Amino acid sequence: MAKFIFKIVLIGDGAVGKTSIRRRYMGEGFRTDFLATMGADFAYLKTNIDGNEIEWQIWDLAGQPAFRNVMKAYFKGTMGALAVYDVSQPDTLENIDSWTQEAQFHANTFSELPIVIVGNKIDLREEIPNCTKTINGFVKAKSLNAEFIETSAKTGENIEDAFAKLAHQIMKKTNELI
Ligand code: G3D
Ligand code: MG
Repeated sequence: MAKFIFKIVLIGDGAVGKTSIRRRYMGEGFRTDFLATMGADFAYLKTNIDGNEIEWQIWDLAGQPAFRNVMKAYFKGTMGALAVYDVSQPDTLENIDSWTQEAQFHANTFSELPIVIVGNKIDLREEIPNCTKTINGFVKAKSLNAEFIETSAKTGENIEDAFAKLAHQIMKKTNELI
């Protein structure tokens, strides 16, 4: 069994569900530290994906960081990102471009950072008429050479798969570099 440590970041606009996704994935038995200087939560969790032991170190920004040096510290050494938008708020999908650019710019681990674009809150599709279509998320992901998945942190749908997709992408990238 191989062991990996994956430092990843959650990016995306406020209120899209980043913290909810992390909490849903981690369950109750996780540890977090709030790093006030960065306005970020640091959490870690050991999981098993395809027979590999993966220790996730997940960084979750509390708000919009005011200073670029804070962003730099936040992204330092990151190996991948979940770039989250809210399917019921189409603007948040548009902002995925600038979030992924920011992550690519600050993270210097890989030439191209593994990114999974996550369209969250799909449970709202029934009740909210102007939700973004799945195809729009696919097109955005394709244009950024990222993977794509839709989730609900509320029902738990596809939450595990979102992290598994990112793990696979990071492992693939790591193998290419060895
Ligand atoms: P953020 O960390 O990206 O800022 P949060 O977002 O995880 O704090 O979530 C913001 C709000 O969206 C929360 O509502 C949360 O419960 C809700 N939310 C997160 N994910 C989902 C989802 O998949 N479906 C639905 N319906 N709501 C979701 P409150 O009311 O607590 O502010
Ligand atoms: Mg949050």
